Amino acid sequence: MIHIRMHRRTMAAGIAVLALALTGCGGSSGGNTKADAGKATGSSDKVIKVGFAQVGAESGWRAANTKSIQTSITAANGFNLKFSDAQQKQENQISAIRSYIAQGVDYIAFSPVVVSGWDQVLGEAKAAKIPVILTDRAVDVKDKSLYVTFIGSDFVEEGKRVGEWVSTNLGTKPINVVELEGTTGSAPAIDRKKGFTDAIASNPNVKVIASQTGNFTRAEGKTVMEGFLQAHKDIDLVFAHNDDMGLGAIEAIEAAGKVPGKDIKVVSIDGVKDGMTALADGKINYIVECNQLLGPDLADIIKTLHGGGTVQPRIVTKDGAFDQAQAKEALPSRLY
Ligand code: GYE
Repeated sequence: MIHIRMHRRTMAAGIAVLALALTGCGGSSGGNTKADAGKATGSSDKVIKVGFAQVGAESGWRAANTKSIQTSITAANGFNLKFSDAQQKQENQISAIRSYIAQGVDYIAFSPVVVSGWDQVLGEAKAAKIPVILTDRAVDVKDKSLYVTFIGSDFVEEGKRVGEWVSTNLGTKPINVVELEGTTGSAPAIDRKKGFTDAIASNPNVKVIASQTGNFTRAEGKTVMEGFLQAHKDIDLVFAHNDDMGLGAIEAIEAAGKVPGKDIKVVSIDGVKDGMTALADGKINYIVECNQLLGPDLADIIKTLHGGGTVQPRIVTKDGAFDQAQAKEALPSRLY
């Protein structure tokens, strides 16, 4: 939490400087007081209409993220939030974005289900002069001016930190790893796999023997793990791209009569309540956190843009990491 708040303040301070610099530039062209500059941008004191197209409700991470957005982009803070849940389907997100354009919102924010296929609809938002803010997940578009900024974690780094921990702490002898991947084509699945793969590359003891998507859900994590357990008798470790799939894998491991965290070790990414509890209970061995509380930063970004300021094109949020002892210590004071 301290990390997040500190980061928020640092970022807000940077934005304020930029906003002031912009206000200063306007001085020679007439609107030369701060109040005038505010008026010149149009609607800094009106309700700001925001359309948010969420991925879905696939995980504990997503639930905490949704809550953070909905408690930050509020009427009390000067916003009118339109929120939609795409049930992990890109076509639903595209429809939601088109409906926000049709409704004439001031800003569109969204967490893209997958990285590709956004050029067209984001081009439509640009033509309608509606700024787009990416939260949490990245897109792969040729024209980077299709969005103003992308705020979220560095997923390659998260995967790398897990891989380094595994290599150092468990890779002193040969181990067989199975990997539960996130949603195919999504930024966190692509990047976490890359980071992990790169980190273990130099250690020949760590071998990934099977890898399959569990779509970031607990149910699919369990089903895929059941298949892995049937096909491979020699699994030492599960690397789950998120806590929920790791928790599903734990159910499958227990159902197969083995002890998670001991017979088969489990490492994952997110740091949601259930994941941290399983870590403190010894069923998970290591978790790299992924910051879920993006709502306050999103509110700051929109307010800054609305006041005529600018923001950095990429804002990286800070993530912690926990072993079992650290999880026990951190759990009582965690908010999510
Ligand atoms: O790790 C997972 C969720 O995009 C970072 O999406 C997010 C991921 C998160 O479903 O639990």
